Amino acid sequence: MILRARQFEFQFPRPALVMGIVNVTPDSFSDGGSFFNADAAVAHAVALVEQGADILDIGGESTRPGAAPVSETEELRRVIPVIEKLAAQVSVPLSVDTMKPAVAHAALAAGASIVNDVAANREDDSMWRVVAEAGSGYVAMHMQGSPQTMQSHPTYGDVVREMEDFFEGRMVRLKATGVAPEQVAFDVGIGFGKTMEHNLQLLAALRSFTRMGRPMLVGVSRKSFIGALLGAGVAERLPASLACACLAVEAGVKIIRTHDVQETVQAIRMTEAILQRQIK
Ligand code: 8Y4
Repeated sequence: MILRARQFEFQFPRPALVMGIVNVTPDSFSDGGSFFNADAAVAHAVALVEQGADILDIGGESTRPGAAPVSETEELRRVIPVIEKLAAQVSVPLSVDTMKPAVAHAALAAGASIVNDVAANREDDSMWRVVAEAGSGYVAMHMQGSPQTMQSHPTYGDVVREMEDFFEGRMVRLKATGVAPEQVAFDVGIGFGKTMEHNLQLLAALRSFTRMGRPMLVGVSRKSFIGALLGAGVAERLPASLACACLAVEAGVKIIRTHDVQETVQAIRMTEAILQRQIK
């Protein structure tokens, strides 16, 4: 299994990849806006690479439940300078976390290699045309509804079955738009239109999504379902985030998206060292 993202190629099996989160938003829940400044965001991103990040995910629009949308102009103003500066300073692939095709296009022109699309449940193919043209990587994340509406009343028949149908349907649409399967990773979208119970059921079923034959990405870092289970505030969610990351890797997940790169690298390296010694 291979994941292609422009000049980058990840051939699996290989150690799981750690994607470090770089928020360029003033209302970021965990960064308190301190990385809104482009130079500060770049410094934070460089530190994440030094901690062992394999990919950096740069986002200028908060996708927290209920967060206000950001204009295209504002999102471009936030992320493009950071991507330009990082492309000149680090050798890891840069991912742009955006729902807007124009932002994805500009980010790819500025040096990004992956489009992280939390709105892959879209009808229009314009985002996929951007991905096809650039030959970039593409993360197709599942979300029920939109960031504004997703947590109002998430409802599923069988959340695991719906996820499989979603991934299959996206791959059909992506191929029809000229995106090669090798460019695509799937993501169940923990917290995006899901109750705590849905999130736990999806994490329990991760192994089944490896049947799609594409790498899977999971993002659990500091998310509110952890707070809901444990009564832990955002600053107290690292141990549970690491537990989820390790179990995800054991289930075959290839990319872990996290705020806490050094800790996640240590936890999953240990997990993989043990898994390698299991008699298969
Ligand atoms: C507390 C902590 C409350 C975190 C909410 C949040 C994912 C993602 C995000 C993910 C992919 C977030 C951009 C949401 N999560 N992209 N992005 N997968 N591919 N919320 O799971 O961290 S941001």
